[in-house]
Amino acid sequence: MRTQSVITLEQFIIEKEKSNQEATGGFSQIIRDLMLACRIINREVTKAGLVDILGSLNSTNVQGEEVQKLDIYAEKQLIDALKKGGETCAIGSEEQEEIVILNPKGRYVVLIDPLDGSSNIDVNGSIGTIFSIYKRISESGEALVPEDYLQKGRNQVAAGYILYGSSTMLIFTTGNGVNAFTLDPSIGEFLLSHPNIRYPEKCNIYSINEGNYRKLFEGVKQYLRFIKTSNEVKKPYSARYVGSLVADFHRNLLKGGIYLYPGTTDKPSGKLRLLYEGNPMAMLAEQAGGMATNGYTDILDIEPTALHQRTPLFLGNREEVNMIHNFLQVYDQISQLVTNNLGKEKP
Ligand code: AHM
Ligand code: MG
Repeated sequence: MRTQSVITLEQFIIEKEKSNQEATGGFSQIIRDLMLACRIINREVTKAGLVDILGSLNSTNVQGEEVQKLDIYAEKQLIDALKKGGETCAIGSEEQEEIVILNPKGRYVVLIDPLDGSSNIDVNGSIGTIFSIYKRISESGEALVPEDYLQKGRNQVAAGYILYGSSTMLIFTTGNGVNAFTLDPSIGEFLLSHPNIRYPEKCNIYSINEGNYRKLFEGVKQYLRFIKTSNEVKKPYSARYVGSLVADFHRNLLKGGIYLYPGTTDKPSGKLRLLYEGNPMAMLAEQAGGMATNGYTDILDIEPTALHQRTPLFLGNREEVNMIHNFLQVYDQISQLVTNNLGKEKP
């Protein structure tokens, strides 16, 4: 029998609180609230095939996408738990058009994607809950202002996700490295399983919906051509994409890889949302030694203008993200030169 000591999430939170003299316990309460909700969501996700909770509600969310029952169930659990916890003044969710006020005295704003990758629900694929936490800018008790939830990603005090996969895992950062906890269902506790995660040095995987190829901008096309055909790439990359950001990001974080959801000619801002998909994943990536950009600007430095704003997203190993960055710049310059020269052509 192994006697190796284990660290539970609760012990980890208490230790962190002790080492932070300014900690009031408010932030820890939010993590506890999220975990309570996610345990309940996890229970429903794992038994989803057994009861009539699968399938779409035949309604659409504010982005015009089909909403599945489990998304709504997950959001309700998160809102209820954060409201009871009392530390969250407002929550922004993928499923709600407007920010929802929970407790005017709360000091934090939480932004969530309650169930990301929801097209995987019906096929028993991995899905996840993504969260991003900010301190509000306005004073506790005052009316919430847009600046409270439209803060740039750099201001996040914590970010993370819960992955409902073959095991259930919580991965989060408070700006001091990335730690992962795995739920031990026999005792109902999250146990520290991956302390201080760092991206492997080499990028081995690329994850993109390549079916969009003809709609991609030239820089991204050239990057893809390069990694697949250039002799400079000694070991071929593996293509891995399940269409669930949490699952694709998680694999790339542990194995070394890059996730791409670029803008396309018909949707230049891409598909993913800055505040509850791009920012939290960007903070995790940076804390694990990687990075995230929209192709031009670091995701964490983008000033948000709307709750459901979309962004192109390139996310993963730092060197690889920089390489894409360079491809985009070079091909932008080339197309600019071509346009300028065409204008100067003699009739
Ligand atoms: P969702 O939040 O509605 O589930 O959409 C986000 C998901 C990501 O998890 C995933 O990476 C992407 O959308 C997949 O999109 P596509 O099917 O266009 O490849
Ligand atoms: Mg979603």
